[in-house]
Amino acid sequence: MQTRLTPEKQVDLYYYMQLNRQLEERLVRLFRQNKVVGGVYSSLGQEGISVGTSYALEARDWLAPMIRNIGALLVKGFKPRDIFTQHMAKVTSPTQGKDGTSHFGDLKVRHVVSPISMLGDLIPVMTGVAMAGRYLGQNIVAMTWIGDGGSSTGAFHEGLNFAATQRAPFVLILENNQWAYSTPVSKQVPLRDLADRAKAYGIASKVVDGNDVLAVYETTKAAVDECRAGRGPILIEAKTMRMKGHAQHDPAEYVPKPMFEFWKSQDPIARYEAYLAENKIWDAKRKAEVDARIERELDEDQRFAEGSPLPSAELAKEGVYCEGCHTVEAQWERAKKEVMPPASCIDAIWKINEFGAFAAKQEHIPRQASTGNGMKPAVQVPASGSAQPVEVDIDKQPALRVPFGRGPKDRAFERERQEKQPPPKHRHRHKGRRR
Ligand SMILES: Cc1ncc(C[n+]2csc(CCOP(=O)(O)OP(=O)(O)O)c2C)c(N)n1
Ligand SMILES: [Mg+2]
Repeated sequence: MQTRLTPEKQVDLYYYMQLNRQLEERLVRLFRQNKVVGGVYSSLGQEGISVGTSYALEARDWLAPMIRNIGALLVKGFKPRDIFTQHMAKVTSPTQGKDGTSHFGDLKVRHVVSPISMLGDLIPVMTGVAMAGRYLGQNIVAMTWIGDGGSSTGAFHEGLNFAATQRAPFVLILENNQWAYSTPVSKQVPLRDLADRAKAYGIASKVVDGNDVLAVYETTKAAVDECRAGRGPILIEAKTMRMKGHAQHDPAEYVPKPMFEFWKSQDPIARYEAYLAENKIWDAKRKAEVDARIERELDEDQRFAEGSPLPSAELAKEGVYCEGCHTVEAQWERAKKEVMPPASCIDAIWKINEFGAFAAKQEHIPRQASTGNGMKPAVQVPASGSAQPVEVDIDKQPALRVPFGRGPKDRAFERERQEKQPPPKHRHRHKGRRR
């Protein structure tokens, strides 16, 4: 993979991925010691996505992380102690122990919006941030992440359509880790590439190997540059695998073992270590230095977090309602009168090509001829893509029936399946002999 990153920055990517992984391993141990308040949502195997995507942003840009994006928080400048104290609900945490996991942000310095939901609602919020930046005359890009499951929610579709119609400088990273809790992607959406969801909104999309941190970085950097030039939004699907259960309470017994084995061989950190060695970006001495730095920083911050007190009872009533503590002042880069009516609608600082010319744009979007996974779409499109779509009578299509679990409903499923099977061959042979 060709990269524009200096060798130093390439080592930086390793530092953040490994810091992310080691920090989470420590969180798991703290969870087992009952020192974590709430859950631990592992991003094992997905570190390359959090780190590679956020590394493509500049300090002025904005992001909103999800549960599996601790790596992005670290790249944006939060320290391991923030993550430790937050998970342990300590008074020294960014929310003073009032909230958990990655539910915290920093609007003033790091430009991080605290997550409000894991299932799509951050998309319209970050579209709004991107639009606000444009109104204020800032040349910023906004970013958030969504899971494969989250991409099937109404909020995802409403949000992405809104971003598309507004041509918002917004990059959406779809982390396809194959599972939404216990539901595999194949049982929730008849698409091979979830990036194809972008076609419905007339925006560009890319698919990237989420376990190749350099590919993730380069793809995201190109998307960020496009958005900054006024050609957003862009959807990037990063293909990866959730290597643990949904959270610590979930042993993920529903995941086939060979699937874990395959993806283990694709581990993003092991692959990147090999790349750095093969390309002589580092040697054993440099790696040992970086690993030692990570351990030192984590030791110090874990000690700090474990030694911090829980919040006092009195604190519960403070900071619940804003009493001037959250004043967010707009950073006007233009004279106010330019951007307020009546002048605001006359001279926009950003000219966006084809804004509002949606009809012309749609003609260039190729139709999807097949869903790729053997399931028929409700509307079949001829392979040439030129003729009119052929309507299919949905009522005549066999209903998709999936087993529920180990209970009585599942036994009914097995019975139905056996009833539907053609009679076994030996019966025909028997019939023949009788004749
Ligand atoms: C309305 C609602 N239902 C359920 C949940 C619990 N929940 C949070 S994330 C999640 C699964 C999301 O799967 P996916 O989008 O694929 O993300 P992943 O966990 O794989 O990163 C569920 C069920 C929730 N937070 N809100
Ligand atoms: Mg998922």
